[in-house]
Amino acid sequence: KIIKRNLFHTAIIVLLLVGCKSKEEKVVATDETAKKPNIVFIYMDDLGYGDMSAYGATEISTPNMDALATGGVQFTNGYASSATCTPSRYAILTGRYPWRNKDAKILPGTAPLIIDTDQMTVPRMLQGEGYATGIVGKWHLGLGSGNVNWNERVSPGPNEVGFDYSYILAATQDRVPTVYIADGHVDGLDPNDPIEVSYEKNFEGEPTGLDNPELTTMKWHHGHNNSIVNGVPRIGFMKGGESAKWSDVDMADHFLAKAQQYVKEHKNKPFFLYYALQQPHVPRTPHPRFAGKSGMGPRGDVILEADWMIGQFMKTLEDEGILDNTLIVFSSDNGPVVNDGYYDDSEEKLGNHTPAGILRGGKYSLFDAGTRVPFITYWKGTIAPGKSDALVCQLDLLTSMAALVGSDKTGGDSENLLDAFMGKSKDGREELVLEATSRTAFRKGNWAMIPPYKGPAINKMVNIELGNAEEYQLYNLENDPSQKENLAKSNPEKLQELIADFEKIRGN
Ligand code: NG6
Ligand code: CA
Repeated sequence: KIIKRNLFHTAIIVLLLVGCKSKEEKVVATDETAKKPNIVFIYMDDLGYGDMSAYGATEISTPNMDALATGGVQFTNGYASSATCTPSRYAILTGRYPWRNKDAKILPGTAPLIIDTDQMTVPRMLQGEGYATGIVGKWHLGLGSGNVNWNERVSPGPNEVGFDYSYILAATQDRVPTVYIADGHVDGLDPNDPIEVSYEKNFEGEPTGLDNPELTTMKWHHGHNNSIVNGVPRIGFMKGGESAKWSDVDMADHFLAKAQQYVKEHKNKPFFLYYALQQPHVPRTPHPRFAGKSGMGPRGDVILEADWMIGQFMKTLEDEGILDNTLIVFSSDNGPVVNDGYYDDSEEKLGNHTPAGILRGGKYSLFDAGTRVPFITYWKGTIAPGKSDALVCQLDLLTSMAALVGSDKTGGDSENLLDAFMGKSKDGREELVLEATSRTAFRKGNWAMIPPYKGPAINKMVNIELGNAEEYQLYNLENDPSQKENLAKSNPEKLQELIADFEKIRGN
């Protein structure tokens, strides 16, 4: 960090000193300034703490993700802000706790944008420092301001919150509209076949998973019985837009190509790329060259697929000669789920694989597996490889990246943990509020506290313990990472301390 920052400062000073003296000197100064590092966030969808070999998986091999882990800082206490997608994605971009925004919950494909267009975001901060900023992949933060007309430019969206390039899927792979959106325009749309989308009711005469199971190639288990696209029944109803519909099995290759193209086009100036892969979220639709390869069903296959994509992406950075000037942050938006609504053999073929590793719970859960995820920072030649148990959260990236590039911008809840991210310090944050479907829990040091919540202990559909209980729960993660022994009764002082700190932040 020091070296890089000194470089920028030197560059700035050189620039100031030479002023407008001579053209030649100015060019030199600009070259130095251009050495600001590229920043890439590689963000997985529902990848669990135990889903990578580097994090202990023995039944699946993820060599390309592992290369990041073993060549960078591998965090063992790295957290998403939430156990579901939209809130985590809100936090990673804004540096704000998602529970501060009542709209930051799993959104339908028609939801309006939940980030204010004047809100500070990672891409906006970097734009201010002269970066080109792009997003390729899953968005899921809402689009438009209500009643989106998909046949016109869809706005506001990523381009209005700091990205100058966007190529996205609106919500999730299992939600309509099942089309790509490029800088606000549905890609490949035929104006004579306009798109209509509704989350309320079906369009007359359109088949659904509920009424036309004979038209589906993937069966729904719960939810997911509305419009059928490519044989997969989805959430929500859609009509028209035939030529614009994506091909599920080609999605990973498609996003990879866009990400690679972005790198090639922007390699000569500093850029930020948010590469948000769709795997291993449902529906799991591996390309035929990965289908059956994991022996673990489609969930394992799409993890292998994503791993391969990441390998190809890294190769592009290397081939373009910018790998050693690019900081990569790798993580996942929430913990793992096996059956998330389709009969896709993921449960049947899981074998001995444990997507959450030794952690308790999973996606949707206040237990640790909901939010503790693979988290890696990698910068060839600059970050020394190593493991870190520092408590870090995706929330902290805004302020930390600002510190890296010399910006004074901060996100409200985002801490400057640049030294931890650069592997220079093992100090992370002291405390962290975690969220899962509108409930919150607290981590402080090695302690985790879950307040009492009504509601089922287990979501039987997905077979995940949610963390709901009538009494307070307190766990010491140092000795008990699997959260087996509730110490709330035996250590009331610790419990009170955590409750007090938690309520101070929550404003209760
Ligand atoms: C749930 C969906 C689930 C998944 C999730 C969002 C049902 C029954 N379940 O509502 O399949 O789409 O939303 O996942 O519809 S997330 O990773 O984007 O948060
Ligand atoms: Ca997710």
